Amino acid sequence: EDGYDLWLRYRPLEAGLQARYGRAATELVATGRSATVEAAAAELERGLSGLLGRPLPRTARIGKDGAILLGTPASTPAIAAMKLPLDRVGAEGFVIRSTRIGGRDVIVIAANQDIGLLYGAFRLLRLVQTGAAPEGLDIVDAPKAKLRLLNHWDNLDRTVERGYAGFSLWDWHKLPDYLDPRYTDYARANASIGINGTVLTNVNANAEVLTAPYLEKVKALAGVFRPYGIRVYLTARFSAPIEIGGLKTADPLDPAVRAWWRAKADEIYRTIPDFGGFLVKANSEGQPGPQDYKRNHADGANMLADAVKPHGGVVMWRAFVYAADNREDRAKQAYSEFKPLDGHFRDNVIVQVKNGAIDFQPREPFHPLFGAMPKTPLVMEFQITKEYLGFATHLAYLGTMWEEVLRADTGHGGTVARVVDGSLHHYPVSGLAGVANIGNDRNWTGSHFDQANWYAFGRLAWDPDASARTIAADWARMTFSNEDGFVRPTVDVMMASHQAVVDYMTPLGLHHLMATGHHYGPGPWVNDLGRPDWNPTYYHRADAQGIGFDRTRSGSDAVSQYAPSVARIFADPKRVPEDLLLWFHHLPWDHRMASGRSLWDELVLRYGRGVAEVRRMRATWESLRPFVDPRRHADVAAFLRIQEKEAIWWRDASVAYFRSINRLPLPPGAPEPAMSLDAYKALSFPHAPGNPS
Ligand code: BDP
Repeated sequence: EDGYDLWLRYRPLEAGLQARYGRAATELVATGRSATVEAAAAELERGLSGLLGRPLPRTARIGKDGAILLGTPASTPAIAAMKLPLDRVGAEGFVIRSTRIGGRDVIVIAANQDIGLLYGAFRLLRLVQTGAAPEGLDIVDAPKAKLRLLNHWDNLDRTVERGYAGFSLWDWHKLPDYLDPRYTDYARANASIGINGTVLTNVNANAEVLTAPYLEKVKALAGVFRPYGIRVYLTARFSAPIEIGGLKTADPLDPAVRAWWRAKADEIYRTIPDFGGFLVKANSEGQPGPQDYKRNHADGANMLADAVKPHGGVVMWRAFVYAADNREDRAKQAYSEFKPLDGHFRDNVIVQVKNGAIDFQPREPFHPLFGAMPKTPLVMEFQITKEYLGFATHLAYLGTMWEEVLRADTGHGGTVARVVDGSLHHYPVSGLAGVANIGNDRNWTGSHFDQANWYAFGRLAWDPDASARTIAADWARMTFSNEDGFVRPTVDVMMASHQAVVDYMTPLGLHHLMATGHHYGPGPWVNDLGRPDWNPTYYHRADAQGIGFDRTRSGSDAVSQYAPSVARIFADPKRVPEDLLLWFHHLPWDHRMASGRSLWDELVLRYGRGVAEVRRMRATWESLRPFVDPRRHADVAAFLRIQEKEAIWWRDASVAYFRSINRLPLPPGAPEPAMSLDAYKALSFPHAPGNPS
């Protein structure tokens, strides 16, 4: 096994379960005719025949006990006749129920629309794969968020920005004539976790994808994804009217520019009638935008929104901005720019906000915009690809990190989850986007355990209240083994893994300490980059007396961007969660921690704790060898060895650097760094992956 099958492996169940499910799943009755119903039926045939070790015949009507009946009230009179709670599940939800029809035991999968049947089929398969009881099924489920999107940072030359899993899946050169079968497997995997849209191109956009030949290629992909309920979206380069339209300006208030985008949108929708819309990075990190013409973000977003509006499209406008000439704490800038624009956006504009205010750091407090924009739908942007969490080789399950963010109380009347599922402010649209970690590596994500992050993102987008632990357990069962002796320790490893990375890279609220450009490895000493807020020293502010970024009123006052109840906690060094301490506070090295230790001793200890956890992870994985096929076991083991080596590197380089600043002794028992600080500084990795631009 090489990991290609993801969590859709469908290997035979153990004999006991096989017998039980064998009685519950004897034949398949699917009366609908659409490509989506076909996809659902095909998946049930493929999945159940694999799991049960015998074919699942398709029949025209229920002929025996154990039939699976798949249908909508419109396609299937027997389903119309049952009093199912379909009014509760909307267009995408489903009902699964064990019942009797015509004297036969039947499992019904019912939905209002065909896509609900596909989601229901995948849910039934999950139940079987994870060994749930096949009797007495009664499930009513629907997604809480409307848009559940992957964002690919894929370039047209197939390089992937911050990609650690090979090249882009999209083989633009061979499209539209050659459709790699992998596109279908990509769609199956996404549909299995409820993802319903994909942005195909990098936010650092290339206008060429909006030209007619590329739109034909996009159309071909859209055709593959459509039966799986997945719409395509593209990134719109703001200067496209100049670059591919021959105009002199891209000013969003210029009538010719507005007409150009309207015509472009019309062309796109003629080619792809269910095109989702645009994702835009503007006036951020060198990307063009409305501010180039002294207009604001709302002017830019509204112009594009007007162009796609007649076709039902949306514009996702990113809030990831930090102005070139702005001296304000970088953590404050998105809020400063966007909060005043609340209420100024068209109703088909969605502002897409990263989970934290800096940039996908191993741990950030939730972004202060969540809860602060009641009149503007906000979409969550998580980074599935692990740019700042050890790339593909470090095992870091991100379900716990995302759960922590989603469950955070905004202080505005609800959690972040309630903001992004739209319920807190009654947004007309809602959603979550994940920056994909997918490439053309055989195992899709560059490592077996990174598949879990793709999986967890989909599950949390469907239900932002889902539990990271449950998701990890489901994934481990489906991906590796259903045996408790495997699942329990594996889930424990996953649940501890994110904190381990935080500890050995950026403990106690430190952030942005990675090496320049590629972000591979530690660079806390870097202080010579073009602008202050690109330098790690800007973020940790360590000197002989202390360390940390004062974001209270005596410092940048970023805390005041949070609701008062939250700001009070963050502003108080005694109440702020210890894991965010140095995010909000600059403290003396001898500051007393809850443990009674000094801040310096605690910091060193955390670095060591991270390394120790990785060692434990390695030992646990070693003990699980009997449960895992040899190749995947060896792959994971090798990566854990890399992770241990790099965790030690992070610890030693960081401790060596901070010690050179404060000149304090290491706490008793802490190991001496393996190399000198200068030796760490001299390391160079010009070809580290993920940074093609
Ligand atoms: C940063 C990445 C950069 C992205 C940027 C973004 O380093 O490659 O372009 O985020 O989100 O974290 O636009």
